[in-house]
Amino acid sequence: MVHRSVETASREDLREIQTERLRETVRNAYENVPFYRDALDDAGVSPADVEDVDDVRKLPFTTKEDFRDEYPTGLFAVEMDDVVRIHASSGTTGKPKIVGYTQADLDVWTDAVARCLVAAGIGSEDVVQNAYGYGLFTGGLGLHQGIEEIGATVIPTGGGGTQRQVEMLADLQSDAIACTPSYALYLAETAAEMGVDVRELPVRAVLFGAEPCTEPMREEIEERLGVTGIDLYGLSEIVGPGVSIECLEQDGLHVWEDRFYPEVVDPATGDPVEEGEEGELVLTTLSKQAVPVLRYRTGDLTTLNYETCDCGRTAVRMDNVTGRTDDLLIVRGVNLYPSEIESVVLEFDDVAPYYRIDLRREDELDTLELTVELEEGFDGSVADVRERILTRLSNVLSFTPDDLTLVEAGSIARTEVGKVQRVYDHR
Ligand code: DLL
Repeated sequence: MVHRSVETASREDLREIQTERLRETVRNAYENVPFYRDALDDAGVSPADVEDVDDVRKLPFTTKEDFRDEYPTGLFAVEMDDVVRIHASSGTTGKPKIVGYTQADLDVWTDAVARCLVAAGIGSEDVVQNAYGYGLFTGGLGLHQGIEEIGATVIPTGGGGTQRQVEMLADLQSDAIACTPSYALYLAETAAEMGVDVRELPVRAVLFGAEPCTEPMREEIEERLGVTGIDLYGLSEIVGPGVSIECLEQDGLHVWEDRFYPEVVDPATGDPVEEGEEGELVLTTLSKQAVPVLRYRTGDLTTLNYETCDCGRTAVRMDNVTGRTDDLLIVRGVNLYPSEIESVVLEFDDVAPYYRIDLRREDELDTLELTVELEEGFDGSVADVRERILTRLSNVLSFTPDDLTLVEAGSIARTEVGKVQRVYDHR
């Protein structure tokens, strides 16, 4: 089932919609945002040069630094009078990125989330517990408005208060829960401590997002909660959650291309990569009024697949995002992503899905210490598990951490609110 017919539109029809909306977006940006007017003038491109959606490639990129430099409202194309809501993404350093929405923008976003929910098999008869944080973070309110839009029941628990979340899940017989992947695991763990087995509750789906989740991590979630794990993607600069989601085929995330135009580029050169090749996701909003965004460098690594999905949707699918351009670790000449380490470590039945990576600099050399938690009740040989993990890391990634410590179940700090941190850079 689809929420909107455009989800199964022919590629030609879709292109027409994209072309018309791109032209309007560029015009809006040029006429109303001095930053874009300067950037387009510098690139020698005028709105009239955008005749076709492929002309998006003529446009300059927008970066997260541009959002920071234009703090707070330099990228707004409308007066505050027309803005009905503000969200912000904090990040770890510098000023937050502020995004405003007109009522029409909120409607577009709500519709995008509604499409996501339907793609995830959620309908008006379902109860959805929304455990994403409410507030400036887009997760809580973003999911909330979409859940109401499809006529389902939303339980706005927000982040944290995990024991109460477990009680609600059981007492209100929720059909689905929306939360980060790390929180889904924490919820299952807390439930177990309370004597509740989430697998025996009616909850059938977790809409996880806001953080990377490798396949082995998804399997852990599906197994520990007895659910289907559906990956939901989005970012504040574009709209929040709802840019793309997996359908029940779980084979890539459908991007709502009539609203958000995706490209994948080589992160080093900015040139488009071949279809199916991995690169950095670049997004252009096609309907936003308050903060139109041209070719935003998301930093997220993915691929695009234009084949029609078995679910019938023609909307392009992006691969699950498990790495960002800026989380590449370079340790003594070896390049690796934290997700690659996660995938290897979680292959082992004896370890729990909790780990941390500590980077230090000793005598001018970078060192990486990996700490991994053992499964609850583990009573085997720690030395043996350690040796097997080291061998596997070396075989798969040609990498050996300077230190690998296996710790007891429950030793690694859990994240109850916000996004999980697994890499600690002390350099
Ligand atoms: O995390 C929006 C969101 C809320 C998405 C709830 C899904 C669910 P930001 O805080 O601006 O917005 O962070 C955006 O988080 O560029 C990715 O690096 C990462 N991210 C978001 N969703 C996923 C995902 C929200 N499904 C940044 N898989 C993005 C991997 C994700 N990374």
